[in-house]
Amino acid sequence: MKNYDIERHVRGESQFVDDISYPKGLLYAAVCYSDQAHGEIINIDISDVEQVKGIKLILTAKDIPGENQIGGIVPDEELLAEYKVEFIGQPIAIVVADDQLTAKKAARKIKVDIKDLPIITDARKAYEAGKLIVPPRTFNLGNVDDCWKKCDYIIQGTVESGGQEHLYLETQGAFAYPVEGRGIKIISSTQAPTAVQRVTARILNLAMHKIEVDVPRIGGGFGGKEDQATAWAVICALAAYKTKYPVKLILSRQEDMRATGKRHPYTSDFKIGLNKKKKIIGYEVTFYQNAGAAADLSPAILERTLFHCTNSYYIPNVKATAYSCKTNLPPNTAFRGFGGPQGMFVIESAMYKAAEKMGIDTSEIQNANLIKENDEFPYGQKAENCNALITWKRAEAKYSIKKTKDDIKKFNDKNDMYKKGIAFIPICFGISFTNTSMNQASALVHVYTDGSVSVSTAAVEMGQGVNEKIRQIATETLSINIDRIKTETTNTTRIANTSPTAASSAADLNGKATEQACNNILERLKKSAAEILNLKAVKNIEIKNEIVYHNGKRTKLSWNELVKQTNLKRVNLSSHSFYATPNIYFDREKEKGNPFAYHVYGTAIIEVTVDCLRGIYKFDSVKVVHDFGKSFNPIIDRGQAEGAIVQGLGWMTIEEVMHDENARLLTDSLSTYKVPDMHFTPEIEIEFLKNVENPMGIFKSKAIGEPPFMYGIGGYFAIMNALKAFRPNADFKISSPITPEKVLLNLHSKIDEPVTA
Ligand code: MTE
Ligand code: LUZ
Ligand code: MOS
Repeated sequence: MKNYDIERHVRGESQFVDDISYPKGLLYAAVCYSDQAHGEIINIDISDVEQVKGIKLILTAKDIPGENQIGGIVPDEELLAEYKVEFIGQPIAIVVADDQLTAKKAARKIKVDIKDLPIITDARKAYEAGKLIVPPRTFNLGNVDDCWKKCDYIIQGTVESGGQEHLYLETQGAFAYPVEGRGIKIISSTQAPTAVQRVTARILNLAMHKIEVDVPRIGGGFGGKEDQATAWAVICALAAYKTKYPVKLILSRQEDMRATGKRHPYTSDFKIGLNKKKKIIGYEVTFYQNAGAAADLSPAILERTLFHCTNSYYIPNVKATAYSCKTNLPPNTAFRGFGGPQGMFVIESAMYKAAEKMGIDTSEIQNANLIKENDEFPYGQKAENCNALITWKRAEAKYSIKKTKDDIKKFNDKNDMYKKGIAFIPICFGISFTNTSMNQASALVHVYTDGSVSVSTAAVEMGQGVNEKIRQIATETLSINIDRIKTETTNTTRIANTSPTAASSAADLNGKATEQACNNILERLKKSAAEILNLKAVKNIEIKNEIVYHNGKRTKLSWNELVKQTNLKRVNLSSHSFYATPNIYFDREKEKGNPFAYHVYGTAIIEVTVDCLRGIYKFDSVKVVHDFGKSFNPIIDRGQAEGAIVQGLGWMTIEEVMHDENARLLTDSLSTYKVPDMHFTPEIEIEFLKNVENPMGIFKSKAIGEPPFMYGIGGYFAIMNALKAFRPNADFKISSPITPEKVLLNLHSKIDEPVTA
């Protein structure tokens, strides 16, 4: 079973936005961006470009027919800046021209006079200045204030984690054209077709039914197109609406890196208390999220940081507070894990520092505090079908950890310049959008008279293999050959009011809707088969491998014949079905509820070798026992886990997003922003946890898109453990990514100086 797109991908036949064959008269849009991070717009001077040959139109905020507002959760982001700019890369004007180069050159020549205002890039400085995106949130369990006296060890500290560039292969872009009745059709590289539709309608002051959004597939999103694909699609739509011509806009890689938001950097303070038995008694944590200049998805991401602040541990007394801080960077956005990794990195850091103080291995604390059946998470949900300890124990046994640890110790005793480190990392990730209302999806299934089947859902294929999973669901439910099943583009006219393809939930939500729709059709077909075969009872009829069976016995009636005759009898061969996750809710006043359909668990063990002279390192292995539920496509699921692990390791180690003091992005190309490649990528061994059936997942499986990303956190601590072997008494600061440069600084700073990172 392989990804539906694979053959077309390798032949170069798959279409992305930029590959669609374009009509005559196509125009190109280019964007004029703010080159200052904060200031008042005094004047926009387009006189130099207006008369240039090939320029069709220049648009600024005042040309917007509707509301100049693209904010999703908070209405705080203009499509085109009108009076004020708040980050470098903020769109100010749109140039539409006959060709791309003319449009781009002209966009650069627009003179924008901006009066400087002070720039903030640091979350804590924004917090001190009172610049918050939304009011803070606090999750409480037990009583933290009273618990410290029961602790034998209390450790406090600060943890930093950095941003991350999504680096989807297909950059942001869209294509829009006018359709009959002053409507617009948009082909967009988005994870959220309905968001594009809704915001375009708002900007153009049209009803949503006038806007059709179509997504053939996207060349990766990783969360970067959950909210931030919208602006580019709307810009195209606005230009097409105004010019009455088709318009295309595709960002260059550098433009994309500069103008779009990234994973949120966080800076956090923790206090952790343990008793002599290594049990964590209390944990208090404050998160400062660097949201950038507008809300985007930051409030939802902040919330997930709180949901995952204790990772896969049970801690009886917890107080976690989170601030979303407004800075002059491009609005940061969704990225695989959605704030979860940032929260989990802090508890792992706290445990690491506690182990250091207690003179024991971090894994002893991790193991002693793993969450068990019926333990309560800080948000009130109880752990059910909890596989934290099982995956940990299985990983220890399967990968002979005692011996590995001994070998590492021997290696480190023998070698002065090379040191090895090992770290455990358990994960626990909640599945469902934390905003309960978003957990809905639908499917539209047609059986055509030749027996072929078409499936439309809200799911966007972005390389994660969701279309193949949807096809499997249809093929198994109808019991027909998979070649008969086609997944269609994701389209707002066929499937309305969709949630984005996100939160790792696309296969569960859209898959369940598909299963239901197929079952609806199947029931009608069985009834029809009973009539055709002159049988009274429908209940003993089955379709197996394209043949109708009665009482377990093969009949002469084939799928093709059944479909054809059912159609002649005027029976509906289509079904639209809707699915909403049952039994989930969350009360944001009490900050308690049952927000997740289920949790995904697993344990990874990561080994690294550090070259202590040069500061460089190589991960030797990542060994995992992961709870996939009952996987119905192990190849895709393994691929998702491997990709996520490498992306997680990259975030923790070599990927460093840097800005100068004027908030200008310094790492805006692949020569300055390092990402994992073949040489970086270690051997990854993954065992599928056995005998696990997830009642809440599609076909008893578990969601896989995001959870394994968090195994990457173990890479950070593997490196830290290697550094500790080289320099046992140093008190290293916790600051990711731990680039080779930081490794060197940590290893060779003067002994009496505080270690910088
Ligand atoms: N895999 C590929 N190849 N490309 C992607 O863009 N996005 C990830 C994950 N895996 C992504 C990916 C993210 S952030 C999410 S939320 C899930 O896929 C979304 O798809 P799913 O719900 O079908 O798992
Ligand atoms: N997107 C979202 C997400 O809107 N809500 C979520 O809870 C979420 N979780 C993970 C990834 N994207
Ligand atoms: Mo993924 S961050 O939910 O797109």
